[in-house]
This record gives sequence, structure tokens and C-alpha cells, in this order.
Amino acid sequence: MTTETSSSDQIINLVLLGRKGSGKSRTGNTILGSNEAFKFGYQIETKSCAIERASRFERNLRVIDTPGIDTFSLEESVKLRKYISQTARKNIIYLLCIKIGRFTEEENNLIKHYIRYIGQDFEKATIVIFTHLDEWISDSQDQGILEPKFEDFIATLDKNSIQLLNKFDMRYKPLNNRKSGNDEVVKQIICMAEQLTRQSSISRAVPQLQCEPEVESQSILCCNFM
Ligand SMILES: Nc1nc2c(ncn2[C@@H]2O[C@H](COP(=O)(O)OP(=O)(O)O)[C@@H](O)[C@H]2O)c(=O)[nH]1
Ligand SMILES: [Mg+2]
Repeated sequence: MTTETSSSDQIINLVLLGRKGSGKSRTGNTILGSNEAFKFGYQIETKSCAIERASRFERNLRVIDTPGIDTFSLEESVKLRKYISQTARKNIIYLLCIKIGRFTEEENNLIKHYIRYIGQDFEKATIVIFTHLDEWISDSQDQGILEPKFEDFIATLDKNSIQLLNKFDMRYKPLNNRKSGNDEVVKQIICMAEQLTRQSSISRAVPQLQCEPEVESQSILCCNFM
């Protein structure tokens, strides 16, 4: 097939957000299919944003790694926001990385912080990536749960966390970045991202100022990968 009518020939900008050590750089690598794209590790302190481009499953991606916010300083937030709007004009999807089991008060505050400084598009354009799935599985097994199910983890979240996930229409994916062969979950993340870019407020160019939110259908349908 050579004719393509979907937005697959357009670039999808995936911006990695989250706390330091939440697995942003490694999640970027998993999506890019290369462990050499972004440097990762607790000892690596990413001081500035970095961009890598790739074509994955016939989708053109730009993956933007960010330093990660811990201090919630206004200055850092404004710098990040400015960087995002300068490097990616449209089709911006945020991958909010949270280490499984670390969905605490601080993560809740972080999300509120992003909503405040990135704006309402953040809610409409975010997919939560729960990293360190492997550690959660082995911890659960060590506690006698033979076949831990990720949905059971979601069921343990408190009301506040569920309310926050609801802001993202429960768009989340668990991820084990240490595993090779993550193609299926990467496809699912790209598919979700692509569906989100079809919403007009996300697909259009982002001016320096916040876009007005628009009411759009939220349905996330599956899409075909060849
Ligand atoms: N076991 C495990 N370790 C992970 C996973 N994702 C990231 N890490 C590790 O967590 C640490 C922080 O990851 P990194 O991507 O550098 O976090 P960042 O600061 O948010 O960019 C590194 O040691 C990674 O190897 C995962 O899914 N499973
Ligand atoms: Mg990093």
C-alpha cells in the first residue's frame, strides 16, 4: 500500500515528563527502540532537553527527553514550557512517567503542577507511563502473589490518584524498560498518541500562549500497524 490517508506521515512529538529517576530517558529509549538514544541511570542528571527522531512502526516520531522536575520551581516550569513550544509546534503528546508504587502525594502534586503550568492541553494530551513494571511484579511475587496483574495495582490506588488518572481519561500503560522486545506496548503507546493527535486542539500549532480547550470526542480506538 502506498496511499496513506491517515496522519501517519505527520510527526508525533512525544515529550517525556516526570520526576528525576522516574524512567523518562529509558522510556524514550524503549519507544525509540535503542538503548543508546538517551543516557539513563540514577547517576545521570539530564540538565537540558534532548531530542531524538525515529520512524517506528511507520510512524514518524520525535521523542523529547526533559530534565525532570523535582523542585516545582516556577523558573524551571516556565523554561520547560517555553522549550516545548519552541521545539514542537503541534501534535504534542506528553508521556508522564511514574515509577509504579510511587504514585504518592508528591506525584499527585507534580501532576497538578503540570496542569497548572502546561495548561489544559496537558490533561487532554497525556498518557501516564507506569515504569518499573518488572520490579513491581517481582515484589508482588516475593509477597506470595504468583501472577500479579497490573489492574490490581490500579485497584489499590487511592481516591485522589484515581481522580487524577480520570483527568487523563484513564490513559495509562505499564512498562518494563529493562525488557527487550517491547514492540507490542510501544505500538499501543504510539497508537494512543496518534489517536490523541487527531483532536484538533492537539494537532494544531501551539502558539506561545495557551490554546483554548475544545470539546472533542475522547474515544481511543485501535489503529492499524502494518
Ligand atoms: N527495573 C527497571 N528499571 C528501570 C525501568 N525504567 C527505568 N529504570 C531504571 O531507573 C533508573 C532511572 O531511569 P532514567 O530513565 O535515567 O530516569 P529519568 O531520570 O527519569 O530519566 C535507571 O537506573 C534505569 O535503568 C524499568 O522499567 N525497570
Ligand atoms: Mg533522564
